[in-house]
Amino acid sequence: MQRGESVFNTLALIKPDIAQDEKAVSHVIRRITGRGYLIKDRVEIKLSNAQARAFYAEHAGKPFFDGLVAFMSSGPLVALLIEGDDVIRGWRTMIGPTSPAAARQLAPQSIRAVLGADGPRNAVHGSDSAESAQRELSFFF
Ligand code: 3AN
Repeated sequence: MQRGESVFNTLALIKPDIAQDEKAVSHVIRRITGRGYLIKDRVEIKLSNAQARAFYAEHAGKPFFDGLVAFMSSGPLVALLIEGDDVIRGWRTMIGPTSPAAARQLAPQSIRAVLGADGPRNAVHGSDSAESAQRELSFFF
């Protein structure tokens, strides 16, 4: 791919609800590479409670925060550093709305619609801006 101003890196995070399901992980990876994005690095890691709190610090104090932190530190994650043209926005579109139920209504082909369960167990995460991508990638790479 020719590198231009629209080529970015972002974080594709496979959450604990599916990270140990080989078929689900393969599905996510196929979707990413099939869309033309490059997987430049990959790490499997289990976050501590404190690391999960730091990762989601912007949500501290919200009613779902403690459950989110408990879930995100409940098992291994697969973190992928992905690169591609307009990848920050493109990956967010591919993963779909936050709630898997909403995703199934609004974006039935999205990854959260296909692999998500409910509430915080929505299978995958994507950074929402270039600033978030930089901050979030630094957690894992
Ligand atoms: P997204 O991951 O779509 O950017 P955020 O950043 O608003 O969504 O929320 C971060 C994570 O917090 C979500 N991926 C989801 O797991 C959890 N979450 C957000 N809102 C809720 C909610 N109302 N109830 C339960 N969990 C939520």
